[in-house]
Amino acid sequence: MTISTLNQIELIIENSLTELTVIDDLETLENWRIKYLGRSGTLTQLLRSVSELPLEQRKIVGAAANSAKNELEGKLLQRREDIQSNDLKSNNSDSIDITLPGRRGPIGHFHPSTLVIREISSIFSQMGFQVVDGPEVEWDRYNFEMLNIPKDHPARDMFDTFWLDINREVDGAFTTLLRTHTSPMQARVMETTSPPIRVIIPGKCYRYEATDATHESQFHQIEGLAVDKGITFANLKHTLFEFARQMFGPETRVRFRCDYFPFVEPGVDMSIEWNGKWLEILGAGMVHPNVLRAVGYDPSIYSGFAFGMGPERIAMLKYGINDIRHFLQSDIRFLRQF
Ligand code: FA5
Repeated sequence: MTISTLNQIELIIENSLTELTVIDDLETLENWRIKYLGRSGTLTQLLRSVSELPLEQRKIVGAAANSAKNELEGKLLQRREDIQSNDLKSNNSDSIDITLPGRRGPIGHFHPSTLVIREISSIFSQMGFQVVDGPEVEWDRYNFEMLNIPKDHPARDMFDTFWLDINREVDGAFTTLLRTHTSPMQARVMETTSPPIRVIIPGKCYRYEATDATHESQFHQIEGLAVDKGITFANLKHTLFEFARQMFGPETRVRFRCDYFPFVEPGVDMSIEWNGKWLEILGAGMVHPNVLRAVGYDPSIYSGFAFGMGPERIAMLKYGINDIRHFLQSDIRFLRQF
């Protein structure tokens, strides 16, 4: 019995492998699988009958039948892969034409804030300004004090601040905050560099304020700073005129009005004419002598100008976006448009 069953197994292996070598399509291969390895397949039937054998024979025949099964399954997989890869290679195959160009997967693109920040940075870079980065978690000292806004100065109310509950003073006073503007970088850059300075600083800012169509609690600013001997208000005006023309078109009209920021004197805001309306896009002015003194510069030798603008507000003008809250809502229908 054992010998004849072992012979039977040999025969099944021999016949099935001979048949397998000439199979070159998946349908015939499936029929082959059913014939030998399917539920009523020859080898499966034989494996089932092993349980009826006496124990000694069962061991020998069982091992041989299992190894045959593994061998046939291995060959089946191999053959399937061969047929599939031949199908791919064959130009006659009607399933896949590998000469067709591939389908493009969806690729990411830039956020509108990033697009505008890059455009603004590139304009100022061409004018010789260097792009600098700065911390979003800032000391009171840089965000306010070195900018001529001491403790209890009423101008602190201009900036609704997110204070951080770390590094508090002995009397409990806060010292650390999320920067409310990029202006602290004016002090940081001047403190660590000597004039001439021409930098712009793009970055995130935070204000603890109610949001509406033009106010977010997280937004970007781009700060600009130029310090040297003999810098005048005319340099400020020319630089910002030139920026507006490059950003919004050569015919763009620009308007300066007096404004107050404690760290500049005189201070202005600049508006551009857009669709028949004047729209304010930035605050600016000549660096206040107290700010120059705070970083160790002599205001009788050096002067400078500074400006700060909001790229989201500029993006709203350029792209016709009616609500600043779209920027951070991560709505793919909005983001896909840029
Ligand atoms: C400032 O933050 C000054 N640091 C700007 C400055 C720099 C003046 C250097 C002088 C010299 P202001 O608060 O106006 O100023 O903000 C400047 C710009 O940031 C605004 O024109 C606006 O475009 C943007 N901005 C301010 N608050 C928000 C907000 N809540 N949401 C979105 N954008 C804002």
